[in-house]
Amino acid sequence: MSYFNVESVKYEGAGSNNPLAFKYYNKDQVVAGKPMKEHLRFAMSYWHTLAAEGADPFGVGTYERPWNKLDGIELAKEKAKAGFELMQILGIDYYCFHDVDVVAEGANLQETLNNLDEMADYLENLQKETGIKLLWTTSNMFSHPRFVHGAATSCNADVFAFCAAKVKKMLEIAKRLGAENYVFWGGREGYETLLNTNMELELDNLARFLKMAVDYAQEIGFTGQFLIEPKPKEPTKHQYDFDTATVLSFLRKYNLDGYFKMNIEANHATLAGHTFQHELHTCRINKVLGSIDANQGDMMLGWDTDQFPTNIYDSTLAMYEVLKNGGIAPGGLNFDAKVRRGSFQLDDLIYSYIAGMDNFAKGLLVADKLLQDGVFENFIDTRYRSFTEGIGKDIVEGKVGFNELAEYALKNDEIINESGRQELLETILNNYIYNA
Ligand code: XUL
Ligand code: CO
Repeated sequence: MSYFNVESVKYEGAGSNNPLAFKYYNKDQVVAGKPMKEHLRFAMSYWHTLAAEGADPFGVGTYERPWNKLDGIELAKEKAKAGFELMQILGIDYYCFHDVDVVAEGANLQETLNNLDEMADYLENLQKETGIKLLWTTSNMFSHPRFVHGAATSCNADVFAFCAAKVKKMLEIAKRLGAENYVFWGGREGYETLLNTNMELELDNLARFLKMAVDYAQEIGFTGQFLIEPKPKEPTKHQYDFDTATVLSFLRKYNLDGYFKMNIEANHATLAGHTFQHELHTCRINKVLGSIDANQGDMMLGWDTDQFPTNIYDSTLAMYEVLKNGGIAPGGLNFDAKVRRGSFQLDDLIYSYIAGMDNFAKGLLVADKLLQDGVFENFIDTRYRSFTEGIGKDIVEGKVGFNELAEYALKNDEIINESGRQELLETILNNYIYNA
């Protein structure tokens, strides 16, 4: 059965008015030495696209999803079929899922694991038939009430063990389905109040859990990249994986750096009070940029709205960081984004993916042009030139200490600064966006 009455979405160019066509995403067009699709590595998120119903704290779901009238394994299989059909229509090569997105939990842990195995067979076949690949998979350790106090950071050791069983199974499935990455988003890994929390033990346990995952991956020969997805709050008030800097210091403390990179989500960056680019840039200069959850928040709202990304500034500066990083592979751009509750029709899924894909394709084109012309590079090089000669060079090369610097400063206390030219740079960026 076909769910979407659309054959395929094709590239028609910027002049097209066809809402079911790409205006910028031309997957085989070569940009900076490789086809757009290899730069962008778009992925569909299973949870928002196939499993979500559009409920909010004030009302039930609104999404029209014909497969939802089914149940159990039948529902699981129809959902998968609908997802693969949508990816084929859009020309999306990758997908991502949590264990519970593909099939609901069974009556007990054993039944849950068996259901997952059955669905892994099914997904394996769909992957073979379509050539679509698994960008990453993960385990949901936040929705069920058993995770009320956390997963690997729960006060209850039985919960820790339960989580180990789930991640063990999902690593086996990751290996089997050729997942290129495995993500840990610390859903309820955080706390509400220190009045009842042993933060030190919780963090030690989180590190123990991650080390066990690394060990088990090695044991079974899963070679995908491990990713941690920072988020500052929601669901808990204090999430342990607040932002990239926090995660890096955690990994370094427990000697886990070297095993994990970051999966940066735009809306998580802004919740942490950072820009999306700040988080990507922090990853890049620390060599831990692993993958991207492409979405955007609403600056009027203080929560994770997971909207489809349509902001051209964000996508341009994100792709600028990706290009400077030498690419995002084996990561990709996963649309961790959901349609608004009012956009409940099935075809809204197609329009929203087109919006996100075109926005990032245009961002890639602008970023490539900016880099070719060295717009910011040249400005920044000039701005910091005092560190390439004289006393600045001596500082960088470690040739001077406070004695030498004080001596220098005493002879040179007429300091001349230059403008940072922020507004000029912003208007240059605008012009590249208008014209690229
Ligand atoms: C939650 C979130 C998750 C992770 C995977 O905010 O982003 O969907 O991407 O667990
Ligand atoms: Co995410």
